[in-house]
Order: sequence, then C-alpha cells, then structure tokens
Amino acid sequence: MSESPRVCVLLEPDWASDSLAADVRRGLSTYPRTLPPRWLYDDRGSALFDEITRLPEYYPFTAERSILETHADEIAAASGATSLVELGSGTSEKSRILLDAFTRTGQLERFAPVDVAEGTLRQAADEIAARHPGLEVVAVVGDFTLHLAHLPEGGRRMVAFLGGTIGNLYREERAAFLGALADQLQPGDSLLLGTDLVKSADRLIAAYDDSQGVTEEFIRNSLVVVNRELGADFDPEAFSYVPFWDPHMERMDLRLRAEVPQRITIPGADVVLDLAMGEEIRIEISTKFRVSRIAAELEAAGLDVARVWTDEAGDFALTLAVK
Ligand code: AVJ
Repeated sequence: MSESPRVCVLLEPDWASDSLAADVRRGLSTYPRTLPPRWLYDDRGSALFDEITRLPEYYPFTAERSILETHADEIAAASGATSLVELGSGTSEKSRILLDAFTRTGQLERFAPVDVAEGTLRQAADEIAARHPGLEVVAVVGDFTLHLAHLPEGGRRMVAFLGGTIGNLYREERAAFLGALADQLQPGDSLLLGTDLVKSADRLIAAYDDSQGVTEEFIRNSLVVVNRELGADFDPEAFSYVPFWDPHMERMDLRLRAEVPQRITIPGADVVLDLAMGEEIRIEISTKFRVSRIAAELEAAGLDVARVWTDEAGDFALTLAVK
C-alpha cells in the first residue's frame, strides 16, 4: 500500500494576482522594462515549455537528463541524503531518475516536491507515491524564492534545483536565494544545482529562437497572462520577439519589442503604459555559467562544492554543494 501524499499549501488564494500586480508595477516602470519570468508558467505556458524541452535546438533539457541518467547513483551516494526536496519541480520528470537511484540504494525516506502549480504538483506527487511505496511524499505548493523557510525538515536533505532555472535570476537575486537556502540547511545537507554552461552564441541563439517559433510563443504568452490576470489590453501580435546573447553578462536576454507606438491599460495594476515604437520589454534572462563561477557563487553563500558532473559535450553542469 502506498501512502497518499501530504500537500502543504503555502500560497494565499490571491497570491498570484497580487504579486503579479506588484511585479508589473515595479517592472514596467523601470528601464529596461521587465516582466518577471515566473509568470510564464500558466497552463498554456507550461504546455509550451514542455514543447520547448522536446525541440531539437533546446539542448539543456537533454543534456541535464543525460547527466542524471549517467550519474544518478553517484549523486545519491555522494549526497547521503534521506530526504529529497525539489524546488520548481513541475512534473518532477527529472527527479524520477534520482528517485529511482535512491530507491536502488534504499536510503530515501521522504520526497518533497515544491512548485507553484498546484495541479501539476498534485498529479506528480500521486504518481510518485504510487511508484515508490513506503516513501513519504510531501508536496509543497509554494514559491522557491518566498518559502524556503518552510521546506520539510528532518533527516539529511538534498535540495535539487534543476533545469538551469537559477539562470533566470540576476546576480544579486542568485546571491540572496543561495544565501537564504544555505541558511535553512543543516550541516551535511546539500544542494544539487543544475546550470547551463557558456557556449557558442550560435547554439545559444538557436536554442532560444527555434525554427518552429515555440519559444517565441512561450515568451509572448506572458502578455496573455497579464491580460487575463489583470484585465490588461496588450495586443501580443503588436510585439516582435527579440532574443539576443549578451556576451558581457553571459546571458540570453529575451525581449518583446513594440512594433508600433501604443498605450496599454493594466487596470489590475493601476498602470497605463505608453510605449514608443521600438521600445522593449525584457521577459526573461537565462544566464549561462562557467564551472568556476558556479563554485564561487556557492562558496560565497557558505556551501562547499563536493562534486561537479557535466554531460559529454560540456553543455550543462550539475553541482553538488554541501553545507
Ligand atoms: C526553465 C528557465 C531553465 O532559461 O532555458 C526556455 C526557460 N525560456 N526557453 C531556460 C526557457 C525559453 C528555461 N528555464
């Protein structure tokens, strides 16, 4: 008999529209104008992201999965964890590879996926509980930047933060996030961090400007989310998609550019936005790392790098860092 998963809901019912309104007010009034990427993942956005992971150009997904497939047993052993916490778990597709490895070693007692998308989270938690009888599954509906203080405690924990999502954060945000996470960890607990690595601009641009236009639609969907949640009147088709590689910041910068001058009204955020022709809104950054920089940022947060794994091509890295 498998136990049914416990679900902890940390988000207030109006959390989404309240914090979206705050983000929109802040982000659209400063330059470059921005909308934070966390709002890309409504149902439509999550489905589009899923499609992105299957695009031939989008190498990070396959690269990270191949590292996990090759090294999951070593990762489980090196962490010594009895509790696996996954931040931004989504469908938990990748943690399944880790869970299978932990099951082979028999060391794992608890799995705690954390995500803002409650439906997806519940479904993943149910499936995992059914597949791993005896494993305690605690699903946490929460935001990985806000709810680090409420991660399930007990045992020796490994917190997995996969996919390269940390690259969405700016340097200061990464430092704040890693510091706050390290503060929550006990000595012996660890972080398994997935990061995309610096590579040729051609391959990076291809990965974020795919020939089928899926990424473009994913980025444009952010305007649809603001229209729906805050009653705004963005015309997504009045914007063109501008993805570029910023070689100084070593990050992809994904923007939407107003093709015509326009006024946008966003009642739910009390904002009226006048955009000149050619003005841009940054929707997402995706920072690419060098192994030395990952280590430096982790060490600055008080975490010691224990192991680094990369795929054969050196496209992506998984770093295990211990408190
Ligand atoms: C899920 C944040 C890792 O930055 O590569 C993919 C999101 N955006 N294509 C990334 C994304 C456009 C993705 N992360």
